Amino acid sequence: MELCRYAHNPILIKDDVPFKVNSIFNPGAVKFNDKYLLLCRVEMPTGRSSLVTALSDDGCSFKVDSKPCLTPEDHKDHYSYVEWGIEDARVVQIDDKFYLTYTGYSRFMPLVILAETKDFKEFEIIGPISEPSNKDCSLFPEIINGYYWKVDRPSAGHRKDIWISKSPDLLHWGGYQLLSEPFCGTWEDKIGGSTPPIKTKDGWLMLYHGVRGFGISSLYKLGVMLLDLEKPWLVKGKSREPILAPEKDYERVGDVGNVVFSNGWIAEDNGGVKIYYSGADTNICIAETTVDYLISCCK
Ligand code: BMA
Repeated sequence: MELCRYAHNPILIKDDVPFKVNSIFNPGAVKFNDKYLLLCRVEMPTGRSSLVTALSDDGCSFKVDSKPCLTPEDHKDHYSYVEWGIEDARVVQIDDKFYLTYTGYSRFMPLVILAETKDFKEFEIIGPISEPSNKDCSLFPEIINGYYWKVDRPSAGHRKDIWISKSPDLLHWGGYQLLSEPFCGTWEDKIGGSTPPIKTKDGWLMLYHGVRGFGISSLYKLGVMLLDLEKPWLVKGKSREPILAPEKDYERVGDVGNVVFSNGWIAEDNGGVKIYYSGADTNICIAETTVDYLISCCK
């Protein structure tokens, strides 16, 4: 199976949200109590974003909760780093806890915030795990060689590369290494990590986004890369061409046109993968594929 857009895209739009929002998009995704859980970004009428859960039994038909589960105002000790919103959560499960890495946005520009939860109702906000400017952070879903690992995207000057680092306790990070830089002059003049890595027999599989700027507009597409299982700083393969690019009206037209962006996916036991992505920063969609197909794109 190649990659197929779900026939009923988009699966969530602002009218599906039981409170007033400008848009719902960029969800993290995880299995929770045998259900599919999306941790969606909702841009509130103020223009600042919060996070809300949506649950589903089949992975396609979701019900959005009646109120946000995590807001900037919940960040009492770190409010100045999130006062312009919290965005684009990546979620992984390690043992019995779910870890969220998301963008805190403020006058200091984006940085990465870590929080943990067991039930998506009560959250322990651990706080920033990067300096600004940094975003697109995902944790690996297991400890490798005694360390937690993360990828993120620091922005230094004009450079936009994906870096990897490790930590003994999720708080103290080091061992920074460049993971991947853009193939400039192609569809990816800048790149950032998209979905948290999933473990396959061939390596850690991860979606990333490539961005090409045209004047004042940018074109966001999705690619995939495969990392070594034991040495996750080694890239074993990377797609030369995007696996998903804006084509449909719901990807071309919206608050930010010509964008497909993903920060959540769910791998099924049968090798199938549901990629949750957003079109034009305005909705939530699904693309279905398989682990085998994604690995073949990295060769
Ligand atoms: C990125 C992030 C995403 C957004 C994308 C396209 O920089 O801010 O939240 O979906 O741009 O606008």
